[in-house]
Amino acid sequence: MSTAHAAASPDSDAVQELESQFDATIARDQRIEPRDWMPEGYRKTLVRQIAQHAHSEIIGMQPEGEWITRAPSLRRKSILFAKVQDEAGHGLYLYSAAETLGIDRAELTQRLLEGRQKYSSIFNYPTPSFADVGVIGWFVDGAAICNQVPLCRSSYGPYARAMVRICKEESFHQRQGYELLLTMMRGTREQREMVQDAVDRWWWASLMMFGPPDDDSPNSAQSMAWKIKRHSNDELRQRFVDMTVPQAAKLGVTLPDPELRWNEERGHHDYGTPDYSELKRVISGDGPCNAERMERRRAAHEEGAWVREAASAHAAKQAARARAEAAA
Ligand code: BYC
Repeated sequence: MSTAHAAASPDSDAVQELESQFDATIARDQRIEPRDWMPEGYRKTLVRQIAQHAHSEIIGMQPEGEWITRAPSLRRKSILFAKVQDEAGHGLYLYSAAETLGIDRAELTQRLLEGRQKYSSIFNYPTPSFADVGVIGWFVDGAAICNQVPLCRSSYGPYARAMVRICKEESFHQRQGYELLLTMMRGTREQREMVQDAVDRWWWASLMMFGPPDDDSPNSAQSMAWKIKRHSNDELRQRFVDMTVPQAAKLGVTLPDPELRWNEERGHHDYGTPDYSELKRVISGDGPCNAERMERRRAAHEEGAWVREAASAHAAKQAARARAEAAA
């Protein structure tokens, strides 16, 4: 039954019955599928989160993509090329998941271009050195894994299934970043300094990928009740810190936080507070590269118009041919 149909008569017994079936499915930890009735708020929340995630994957191709032509060896170039191409694939899986909620990619892209939808704050920071490619793999893909592995158990089936494949690829991405940094750390003093400089610039921004702190996260409570999100922003941030500290020690870099230390009692690392006013500024469009990222995204969309037209014309021709063959 369609959402639109059910939402038309919210007080009816039928809708109450559908609502209790939905609640029971969530309570049993089973999946909601596109054919199932769902509350309008659940659908909207999913569209918001999945679209924001898809846009992030596509815009996330830019900071590292800038290094494809300047990678220091053929091996590094082909690894980076494959990685950036994977991000495009992730964007496509996610747009497809959003389409099962009755909204197509063209409309979502339009909303992004009009500033009505967001993408992750992290992609508004510059990549001035090749060490940034490694640190993005290590921190940004590492944070993505912490955030996204639990989304494989998200209550909405198509989103959860898309995340399974994405997470497998993210873990390759994280390893390639860490391996690049290990190589640089075995290099010259200048290379080691480049790595430390990139770590200093990306650490706090990576912590902010997880969103605002729990007491300032308006969507978390409802998203967790619906089991779209499985853990709070702060829980996942803590998981990322605990995972990354030993990796930093092995690499031989210092994480730029004087408050970072193991807390025996909590069984976790204590860490300093990110500057959440910076997160707010970056989300609202005032980060170091927001204008540049959106300008590039807009230009790519316009430059790709002929491809979309050609693909539609080809599909229409094939459909007409199939109809003619069926009628013959
Ligand atoms: N950046 O109530 P909250 C990748 C917004 S791609 C921008 O906590 P929620 C990769 C939030 O949308 C990584 N906006 O929200 C790609 C909300 O605004 P609205 C992308 C942010 O949804 C290429 C408001 O702040 N990952 O890994 O419960 C290369 C209040 O927040 C941010 C995903 O998208 C932010 N950092 O939780 C390499 C993962 N944080 O919409 C790697 C899926 C918060 O109400 N998404 N906002 O106006 C999620 O898990 C959740 O949406 C979030 C936020 C944890 C991000």
